[in-house]
Parts: sequence; structure tokens; C-alpha cells
Amino acid sequence: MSPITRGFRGRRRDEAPDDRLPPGQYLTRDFPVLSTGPTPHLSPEEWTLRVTGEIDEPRRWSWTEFRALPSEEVRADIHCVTKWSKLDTVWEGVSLDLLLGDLDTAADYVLVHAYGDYTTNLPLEHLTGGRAWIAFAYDGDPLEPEHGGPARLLVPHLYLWKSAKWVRELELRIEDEAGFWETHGYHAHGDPWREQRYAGD
Ligand SMILES: Nc1nc2c(c(=O)[nH]1)N[C@H]1C(S)=C(S)[C@@H](COP(=O)(O)O)O[C@H]1N2
Ligand SMILES: [Mo]
Repeated sequence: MSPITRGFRGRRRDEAPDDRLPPGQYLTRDFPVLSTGPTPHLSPEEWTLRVTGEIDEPRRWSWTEFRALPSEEVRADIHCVTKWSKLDTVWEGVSLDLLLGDLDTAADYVLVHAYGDYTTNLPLEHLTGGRAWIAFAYDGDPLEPEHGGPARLLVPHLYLWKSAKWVRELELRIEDEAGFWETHGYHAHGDPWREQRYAGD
């Protein structure tokens, strides 16, 4: 019998190449649900997306308008600050480059608001450059409510708490304002490769 027990090896770091797994993370194959409150059950008709704040003309899309926009398949590795990472997740979403296109704003920051009142903040430039989407499907199926359906923000290059589920509003701001986890001690920026988990990291 082999002296090596393989039971927990699904979590081994060395199953993933080092350039895929940020420091301190382990791999998971399932898809944990992390929510601070109850899951809102929103029908698409109840869902709207808004861009507000430092913008001349606030923007707004109903579900029908949003789904009429061109979307793209996104394959991304995702990293939760509680240390699980999941590789090669496949989503369908609308690029923020499209939604924020031709933006005339003095804002450098965005405070993202979700249905259910979760918020998270990030620099505006991190939502552009092909790095952020409003995702409405996961693995070929409509996004489950638990994972943020009808639609969520997806910013895979930052810790996943920045990817607000049930997203409803992107508030463009001159001054940075801390969101929910950011006011509870988490890092303002949250780069998994620099292990920016908590304020001061
Ligand atoms: N609205 C909202 N979005 C949220 C959260 C939340 O509690 N509420 N949790 C965040 C955290 S901490 C993580 S790790 C991911 C988890 O997404 P998942 O539940 O689809 O795995 O959602 C993020 N987005
Ligand atoms: Mo998280």
C-alpha cells in the first residue's frame, strides 16, 4: 500500500503551475457561495444597471437593453480572499469597456452597489482594459441567484469580493469611498498576486 494518502490532494498547491495560483491560495473544484446576506431573487424584469455619479448623463440599461449588447466569453481564474482559487472558469458577459465607452468623467474611483446593499470600491482604471465584465452566464447556463444572477460584476484580476453579485449601480467618484469589506479591514485594492488581503498588506 502506498504510504502516501491522496485524499486531500485536491487542495495541493503543486497541482497548479505557480503562475496560476497566487501566494497563499489553494485550488478548489467546486464553486463555494460567499454572501454576507440573503440571496436576492430578482427577475430580469426587476433588474436594471446604472452608471451614476461623476457623469454628465447617467446611463441605464434594462435587462432587455443590456442583453441586446454584444457579449463575450470570458475564461478566467478566480481567487477568493478566504484562500480558494478556481481555474479556468467560463462566463458570458458584457465588457465594461463597452458599458463605460466614451466616458467623459473626472472620476478615478468607482463604488459598486449591489441589490441587497453590498458595496465594493475600486479604481476606475481596473474596470477597463478588457479586465472587467457584467457577467450573466456561468458555464453555459444563466447565472444562478446564489452566484449573483441575473448579473454580477466580474473582475477576476482582483480578489473576488470586488466582483459584486446582483450588481445594480456603478457610482463614479472623485474620492475613493470604502465598500462593505473594505470598511471591515479588507484591502482597498485587493491584488491576489501581491496578497493584498487586509488593509496594510
Ligand atoms: N452582493 C454581493 N456580492 C458579493 C459578495 C456578497 O456578499 N454580496 N461576496 C463577495 C465575495 S467575498 C466573494 S468571494 C464572491 C463569491 O462569489 P460566489 O458566491 O459566486 O462564489 O462574491 C463577492 N461578491
Ligand atoms: Mo470572498
